[in-house]
Amino acid sequence: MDRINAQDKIEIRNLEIYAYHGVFPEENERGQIFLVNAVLFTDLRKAGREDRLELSTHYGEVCHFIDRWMREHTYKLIEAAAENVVRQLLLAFPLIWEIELEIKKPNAPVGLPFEAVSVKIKRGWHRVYLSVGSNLGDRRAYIQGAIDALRANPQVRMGKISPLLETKPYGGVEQDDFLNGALEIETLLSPGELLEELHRIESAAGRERLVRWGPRTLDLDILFYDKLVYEDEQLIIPHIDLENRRFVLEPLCAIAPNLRHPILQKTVSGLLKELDISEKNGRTDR
Ligand code: PH2
Ligand code: MG
Ligand code: MG
Repeated sequence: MDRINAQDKIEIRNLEIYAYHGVFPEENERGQIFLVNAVLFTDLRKAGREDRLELSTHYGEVCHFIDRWMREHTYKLIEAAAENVVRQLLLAFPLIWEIELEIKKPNAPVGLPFEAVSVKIKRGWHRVYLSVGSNLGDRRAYIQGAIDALRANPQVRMGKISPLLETKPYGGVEQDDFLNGALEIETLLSPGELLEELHRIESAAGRERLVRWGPRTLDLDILFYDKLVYEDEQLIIPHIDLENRRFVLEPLCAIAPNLRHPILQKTVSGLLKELDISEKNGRTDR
């Protein structure tokens, strides 16, 4: 999904801060000047139309927030300073959906003449759809536990939650019926970090990986991550084969019928209709 007024931004240029970040002890002791550039991506339309500060983000507050965080923490790397400042800003100012942040060190101890060294990063909130399933023990409680665990993570904002559906096991392993659902979240976590977090939540629910596709107390899978198309050894996004899985499409259709699959270029409700048709034509394995 594209954002409206996606290019709107508030810019802060060369905010000057005296702080103590650095690899060398004398940098941590004596301190030096840092210059911060911040680009805050946020829809300015409503604030502009109504001329009301509450509808926007107060750049003065953002400047003081950056200044305080930079002075009250000490990192070896400006990479770490940037990563932490951006995360804290995104958590503290909810109207901002993406930030580009540059931290410059004009007096870094290099021993050669230069204007400044700097790092620049862009971070933001990502919209993600998850599928959740259980077919062992108190299935509803395990799924509720997963929702609570995600809610407890500050780097996750819970969105829509589908009704839970009773589903037959898919994939040929003889086992009990599943309870399945779909969740919408916004997160600051990267795909790999989110996968780790999901594995932690599964383990806390007593998940054991015994049989591939076998019975489980809790299964949490990433279905979509923005419009990202990605694969590595651990992770394939969008989730592989979701177009053939009623237990994924049906709950997902309840919360995001118009969401478009970035490779197949079809909506979730369209994929579900196609699955209905192929099942009517006798493909009972699905
Ligand atoms: N998960 C699987 C394999 N088969 N079948 C149903 N009905 N629900 C599931 O969540 C499920 C499955 C592998 O993750
Ligand atoms: Mg799964
Ligand atoms: Mg899984």
